[in-house]
Amino acid sequence: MKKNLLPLAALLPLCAAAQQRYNIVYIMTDDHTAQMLSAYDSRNIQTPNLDRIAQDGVKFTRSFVANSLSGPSRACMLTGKHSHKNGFTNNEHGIFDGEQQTMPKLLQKAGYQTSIVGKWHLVSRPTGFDHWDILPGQGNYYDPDFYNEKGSYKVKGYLTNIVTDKAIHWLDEERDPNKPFALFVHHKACHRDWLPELKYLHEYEDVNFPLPANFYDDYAGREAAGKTEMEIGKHMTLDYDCKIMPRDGKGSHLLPSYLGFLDRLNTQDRAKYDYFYDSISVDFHKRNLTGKALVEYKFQRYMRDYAKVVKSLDDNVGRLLDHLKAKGLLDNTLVVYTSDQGFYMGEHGWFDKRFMYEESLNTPLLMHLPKGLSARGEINEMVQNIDYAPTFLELAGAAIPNDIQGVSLVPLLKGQHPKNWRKSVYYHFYEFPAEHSVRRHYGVRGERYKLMHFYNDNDAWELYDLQNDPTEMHNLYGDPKMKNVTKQMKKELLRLQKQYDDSIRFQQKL
Ligand code: SGN
Ligand code: CA
Repeated sequence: MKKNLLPLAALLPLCAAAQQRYNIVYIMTDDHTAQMLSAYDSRNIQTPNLDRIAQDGVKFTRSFVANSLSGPSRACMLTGKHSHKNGFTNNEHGIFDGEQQTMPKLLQKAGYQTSIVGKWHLVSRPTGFDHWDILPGQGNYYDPDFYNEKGSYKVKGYLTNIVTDKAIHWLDEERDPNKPFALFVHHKACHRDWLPELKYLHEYEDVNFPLPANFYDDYAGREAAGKTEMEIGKHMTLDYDCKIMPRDGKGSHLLPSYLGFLDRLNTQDRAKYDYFYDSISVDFHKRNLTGKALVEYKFQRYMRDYAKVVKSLDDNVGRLLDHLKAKGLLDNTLVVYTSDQGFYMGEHGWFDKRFMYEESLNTPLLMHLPKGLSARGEINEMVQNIDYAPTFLELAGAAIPNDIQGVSLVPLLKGQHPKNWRKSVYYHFYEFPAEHSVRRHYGVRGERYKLMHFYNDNDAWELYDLQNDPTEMHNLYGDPKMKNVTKQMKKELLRLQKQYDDSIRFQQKL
């Protein structure tokens, strides 16, 4: 009798076969914020292709990062762990330890093919990918360099188009069609310094974007906010950021030497670029702007160039979605659209990110769902970028290791609303001293309140009531009326620091 029984190990492949093996296409952009994505906010621009994902699938309304910076966000996504656990806490000194457990490696073990194209930004060579073709560092928008197993090479064209071409080429020509796959499409768009595709140079030039209500923030009661170097007025440069060239004696424009990225363009393309920005520069020099008029001028230049970069991005996301559909892949593929973090579009007078305030703690998260995942519309549960790894593993039918700190989003994608879902998220930012001078801080964001602690060269707490003060202008820390709320939030912060095993904690004095 005994020898007729199948050993358990022999049954496992049958279980795996019974499970639907969804493909995953993960599109991650750089610094694309919800204020510039019309599925979230249609005041500024329209992004019809991105909106399509939300219309047919789901839109997460409370999607957060764990550490609002490129490398750290990528490391959180790859590992499903907070920065202090995956070791990549900041861009300036980080080298990702590719020996550690990562979600792409676990997907490979589960029989998936993995590929990444575009921005990597983790310094060490990618591990866990069958195919990788990535940018050195931040990469270039125009005629960019790439590198892969074979070495580095230059490609002619505009980066957002090229990254999409590479993704499509891998899907069509390079992968094994008999295996499930996970494809990571990582765009540089819309990172500083917002260089548009040449065909879109003239777009949005007739638009005057509305100033955010707190554009002229005086940072009262928020010490760290007052000490940054990310103010559009004081720190956004006219040449590098706004592409205004200094005037020379003959009325033409001198190029500062660090604008070397333009040397990548061939003569014809360079002429198109110069034709456009020279006219902008000539007009600027005629105006002799000062004070608020100058600050608001810079804001408009920033918004317009950023919007142009998003336009190419939206085109390309549409192109990839159409391609997946034409190839019959959409029904069996989860398509994720997100960014490595949000960004300030003039809120608090800023550009850049890093802070735990809403604009940069948030990141867009839209998903096209394959057949079998029935959620549609808005998902309001709090999610974080450490959740992507366990989600993909569950969809691949792979076990989720215990040391992964994120939580699988699959129940939410099935339309469920688990009662015990998290009610707060933990955040920790480390990159200081560094560019833009945002002090180190950690904090907890709950359903209504947010508590932050700036801790290294200062010791300052901030508390916000997001219901009454959604733009976080009034620091309530120390207000006697907030004593109980403060106590609760500190307790929650400490609970999360212990749960995630972060050794940089505050000394609790309740
Ligand atoms: C560059 C940018 C910064 C930006 C960081 C990090 N400066 O250093 O403005 O904050 O990247 O961005 S630039 O002069 O090179 O444009 S991140 O998204 O990669 O983390
Ligand atoms: Ca970024």
